[in-house]
Amino acid sequence: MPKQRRIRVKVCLVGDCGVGKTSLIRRFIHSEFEDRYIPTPSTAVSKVELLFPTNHDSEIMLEMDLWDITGQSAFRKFLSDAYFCNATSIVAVCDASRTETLHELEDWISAGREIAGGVQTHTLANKTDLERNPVMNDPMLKQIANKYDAPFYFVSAKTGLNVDFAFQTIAEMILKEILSKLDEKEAVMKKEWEILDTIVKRGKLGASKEYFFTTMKGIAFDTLRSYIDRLEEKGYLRVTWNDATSFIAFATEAGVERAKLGPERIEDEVIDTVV
Ligand SMILES: Nc1nc2c(ncn2[C@@H]2O[C@H](COP(=O)(O)OP(=O)(O)OP(=O)(O)O)[C@@H](O)[C@H]2O)c(=O)[nH]1
Ligand SMILES: [Mg+2]
Repeated sequence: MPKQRRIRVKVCLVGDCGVGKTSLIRRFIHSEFEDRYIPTPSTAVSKVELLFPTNHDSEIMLEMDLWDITGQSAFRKFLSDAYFCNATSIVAVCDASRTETLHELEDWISAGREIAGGVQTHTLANKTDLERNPVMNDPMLKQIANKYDAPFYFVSAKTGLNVDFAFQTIAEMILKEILSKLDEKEAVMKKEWEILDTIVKRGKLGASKEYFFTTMKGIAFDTLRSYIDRLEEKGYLRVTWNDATSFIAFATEAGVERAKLGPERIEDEVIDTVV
């Protein structure tokens, strides 16, 4: 059985009233479409789980919380803090048959980014099943795509055209970003463990700067110092400084216990710190 990690992400849909946010979520999760228009009163959350195999002997279950908000812009002010807080991604939806809904997207996106930061952004032009789709030729589409580095997709919640593709691609892009952050973090945590383990193995003798320079070829003093400082802050080391550049580090009891966990436990810790 491959090892499974669960990663939970929050995806916020935005866009004017009636563009089809709720319909797109319904189509993606339940493969259904409803002709009747029932405006979303405030916000609603739907969950979907997507399984991704990874290169290693493991798979990732991406738990996507799809947040849906009313398109009434008057509510934006009141709801936006809670709605966008900790969002992983913003999905901006317009109605391909109404250009004014495209022109409103900038406001929606910037309101979201104000709270969520520079998170991944995607644009969906919905209702492409309708006869006229003026949004397709509107220069604003490219403008938004360039400004926010936001891929755009032409979809229809009614026929299902491109809906699975768009959400799958969004999920893949989110996961790609998380995995690259994980790789960076994992490398740092593995190095941290290696340094701690080196100090633990020295026992009462402790490990000096010179000792690291001989055992870890090429490590820069500033890099070494930042690791030593971090390990000391966490209570794993006791460090004696002879002068500004010369130290001896000893492992504390907590440090000895931490080193015993080994680098293979790091992966689980990294997930907790990144997501
Ligand atoms: N023709 C067509 N109609 C659609 C499509 N998607 C949604 N609709 C219709 O558009 C209307 C509004 O859809 P909703 O999904 O409720 O729109 P919304 O963006 O969630 O609206 P608010 O909750 O008010 O912000 C409904 O009558 C839907 O049936 C589509 O792809 N094609
Ligand atoms: Mg809705």
